[in-house]
Amino acid sequence: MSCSRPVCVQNPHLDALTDDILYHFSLGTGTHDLPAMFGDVKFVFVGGSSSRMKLFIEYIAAELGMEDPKSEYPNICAGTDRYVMYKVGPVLSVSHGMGIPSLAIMLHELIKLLHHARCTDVTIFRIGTSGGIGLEPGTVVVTKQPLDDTFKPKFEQVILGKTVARDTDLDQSLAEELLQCGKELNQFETVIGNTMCTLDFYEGQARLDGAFCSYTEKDKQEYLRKVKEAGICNIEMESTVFAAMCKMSGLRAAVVCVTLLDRLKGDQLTSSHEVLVSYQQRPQILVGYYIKKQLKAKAAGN
Ligand code: R2B
Ligand code: URA
Repeated sequence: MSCSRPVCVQNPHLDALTDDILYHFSLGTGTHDLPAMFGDVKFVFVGGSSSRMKLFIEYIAAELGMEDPKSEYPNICAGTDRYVMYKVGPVLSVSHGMGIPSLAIMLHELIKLLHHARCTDVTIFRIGTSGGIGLEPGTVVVTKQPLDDTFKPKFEQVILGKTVARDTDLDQSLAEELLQCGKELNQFETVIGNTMCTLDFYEGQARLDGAFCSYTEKDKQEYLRKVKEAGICNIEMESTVFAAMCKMSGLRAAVVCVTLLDRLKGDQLTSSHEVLVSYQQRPQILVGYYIKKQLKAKAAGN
């Protein structure tokens, strides 16, 4: 039998705290029984939008046959409007807002929450949206390696005025399993490739339609050509810090993002609202299929 994997924090100062207040969740060790509330969590899903993460828990509850007959899924973080959190059985769904800082704050508190709750063998997924590079819009990209905007497989954090570089490796076997799920589902194109993570949606992603732009169309196309040559399939804004922090805490992690447009063809999101909503459901459908497969295999004793 394999031994169980804990969720690790690496901070000796935490031992000195009598209560740990998870401020942006409006939860804490002194006020909440975290092992009772979260001890059975095995799958965590994080995504930018609060409404999408609510829809996700409703979707997953229906898929797993765990629906609340009254369709009531209370927001566990109702005491704050920073993030939302929903739970159904072993599945937790949490929003993280846009960009690295917002996701990093949420993940510090989420990792501590899972640690305090004594969770083991947790797998975590970021499900989100992105801009594709030479892919048909609506393609789902499972990330092989998150890269920063200079194509390095690193997340750089300034700590006490010094830049510290952290690895951005994700679990390769999980990525392959998700790709296989995409093939089995056969509902939409699913590919595996590198993902570039930027600090901005406009100038940071070589768009020509921000409030400011100091480069030409030619400069943009040259940069995007290099992006493609680096094996980058899509661009988003959280994958490097997500991978780095999950790796440090021993969480098995994957990033699954749908492409909303092909950045080699344009910058603006011109598809209809309905089309964009249907694209955003695709990562949910893929990970939903994955969980069902996992739980079935577990029930069969595999
Ligand atoms: C994808 O979409 C958001 C920007 O529109 C950002 O959070 C991301 O990574
Ligand atoms: N999210 C991004 O970060 N970039 C895009 O182009 C689309 C969604």
